[in-house]
Amino acid sequence: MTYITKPRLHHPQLLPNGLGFTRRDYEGKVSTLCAGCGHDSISAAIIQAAYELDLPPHRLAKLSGIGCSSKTPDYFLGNSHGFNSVHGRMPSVLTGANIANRDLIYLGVSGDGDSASIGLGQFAHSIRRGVNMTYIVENNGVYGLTKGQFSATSDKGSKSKKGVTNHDTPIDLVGISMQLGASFVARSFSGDKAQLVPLIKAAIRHKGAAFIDVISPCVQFNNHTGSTKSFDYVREHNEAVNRLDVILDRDEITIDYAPGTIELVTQHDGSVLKLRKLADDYDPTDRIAAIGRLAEHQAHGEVVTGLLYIDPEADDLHDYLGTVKTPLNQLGDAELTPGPKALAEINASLR
Ligand SMILES: Cc1ncc(C[n+]2csc(CCOP(=O)(O)OP(=O)(O)O)c2C)c(N)n1
Ligand code: SF4
Ligand SMILES: [Mg+2]
Repeated sequence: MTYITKPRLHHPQLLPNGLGFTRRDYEGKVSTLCAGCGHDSISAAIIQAAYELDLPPHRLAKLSGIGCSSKTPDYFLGNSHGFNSVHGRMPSVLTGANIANRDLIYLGVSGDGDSASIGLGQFAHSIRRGVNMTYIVENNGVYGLTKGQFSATSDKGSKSKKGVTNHDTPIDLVGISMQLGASFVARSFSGDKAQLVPLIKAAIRHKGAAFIDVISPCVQFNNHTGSTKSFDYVREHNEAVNRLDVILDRDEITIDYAPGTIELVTQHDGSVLKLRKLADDYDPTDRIAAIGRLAEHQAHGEVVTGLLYIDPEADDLHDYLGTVKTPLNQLGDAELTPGPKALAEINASLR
């Protein structure tokens, strides 16, 4: 059996959110991943984020590629739109859907194999084009689904479960996404829900390409001592630069902090990000400094987490293309075939 439908029963005292939905309404089918897989914790964080944001499930579209990570959209947001595409091709399918209907909220879920190996080109172009989406890579440094081959984020010099050594240099998707112009970049850990849930909420409310790399240990093939994607390694080397709270339009902003330790960042849609600084000298709006800092800490084996970069004023692909505000899939014949006079004017403008 590839999936198991959850029974509809739930505890009568589950708290409803602003829309009257309980957390249960944002769940999906029963997961078939290995017990302890980091990906299941990320699914739980997505469910929590959608519940806390009062997201109408029919307004969200979740898209994925192929892999254990890409199977997870079946296990959350069961009442939302979903499309499980081809290995490494989620970004172009998401881009097409977004162009056709700009009114939906887009969530891309992928793996390190899906996005850094076969799908690297697709990943890169969706980021640099500024597609309005939340793009999550569930990064375990291995091809989990196909039983433990190295991915493009596997550590150089590490050994596979079968004893083969990896000689290739790993790709850092966070560094690449910053260089390519992502306007929201974060890294987190599947075992740190307190950090991950607000990051997902902030990314969903961000306009533009929002990328989150989540270290998500594969307990079957890459959780051994020495792997930088193991539970123990991330816990011991986690360098969080900040902690985030998302204040929604309905919430009151209360100033309860020592000056200089908290930064308030207002996003396009009015949501306010309350950033508690853990590293005094870290400025998440300085892209160049962020790239340098990341590379420096990485060289020392540290996993830098938190909101690493944000441009709260970013534009998105629709702004660059000058598309109409009405979703293209809702335009009628009159708008799509404006007649010979309009055609003549267009032709004249091109002569
Ligand atoms: C075109 C194509 N090539 C290869 C495969 C085989 N394949 C399926 S999943 C996968 C790797 C998945 O790794 P990752 O994206 O890291 O996901 P994980 O299972 O680790 O979560 C591969 C190579 C495929 N399905 N399609
Ligand atoms: S093989 Fe690895 S990635 Fe796949 S479900 Fe099992 S633990 Fe998770
Ligand atoms: Mg993987």
